[in-house]
Amino acid sequence: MTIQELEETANAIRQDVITMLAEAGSGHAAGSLGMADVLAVLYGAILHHQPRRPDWPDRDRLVLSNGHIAPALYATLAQAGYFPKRELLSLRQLGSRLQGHPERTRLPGLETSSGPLGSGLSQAIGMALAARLDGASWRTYCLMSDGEQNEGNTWEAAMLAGRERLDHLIAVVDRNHIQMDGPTEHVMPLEPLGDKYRAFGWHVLEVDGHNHRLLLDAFNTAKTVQAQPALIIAQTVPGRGVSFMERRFAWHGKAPNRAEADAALRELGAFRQPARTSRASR
Ligand SMILES: Cc1ncc(C[n+]2csc(CCOP(=O)(O)OP(=O)(O)O)c2C)c(N)n1
Ligand SMILES: [Mg+2]
Repeated sequence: MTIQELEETANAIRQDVITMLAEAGSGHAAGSLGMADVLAVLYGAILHHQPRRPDWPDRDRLVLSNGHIAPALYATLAQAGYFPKRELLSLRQLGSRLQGHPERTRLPGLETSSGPLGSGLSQAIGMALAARLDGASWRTYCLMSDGEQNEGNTWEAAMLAGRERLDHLIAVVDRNHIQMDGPTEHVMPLEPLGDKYRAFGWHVLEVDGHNHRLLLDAFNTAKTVQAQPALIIAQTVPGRGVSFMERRFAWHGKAPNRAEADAALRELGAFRQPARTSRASR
């Protein structure tokens, strides 16, 4: 995919997220919108995967540790062709394959069930170790939120990945600076986050989580890291693309009502990445 196609996909993911949440009447808006670019880049240009063959043994695995942003993952999987887009409207319905948090056995394309925060990195390490034992070349990607960095289990896992020198493990932190009850630095200061992972043996990269070119570069660099797990700290804006949601922790776990959804979709219809000034600048 070209950068323009990736940006268009990310914007379509955002529009789908708004429509899904409004239809369900519940869900997590801020993190879902904030991670649309990372997900678009991963599924559009980085992961080795076959949407028509979700159980392909050599596929890269993606663990969504911050399971509450499931709407963004579902929209991404639908955009990639894992299942029909119309199914997105079944989010959070009784019996739906699209539960409020991902349920692995229901939906092709999901590698883990998630929702309880702080467990995904351990699961991803298990997968990366299994790949190593099998002599396989696929990679494991693990998306985490910054709120999850408050969980002790995350750091046990970080320590193990460093010791095991898991260079086929690439983790991403959605560094959006909010969690449920407020700014991360008020609830539990995380900085210097990158240095903490470095001290645990990780190769750490930091990137603007909305700049597709820089995200591509960061993932491609992470793939070249030898004998260390890689962490990409993606600086993102929660609620990205919807002015009245951006940077407001109140939108962490809230869905737009119909009027708010209409306003959000109008904004997203006109939304353009600031980095994209002209075609020639690409
Ligand atoms: C173990 C656990 N404790 C609490 C929760 C409830 N919870 C869900 S999301 C969330 C906020 C975490 O912050 P973050 O993931 O950074 O939120 P975001 O930036 O995505 O809005 C909390 C406390 C949970 N899902 N799992
Ligand atoms: Mg957060």
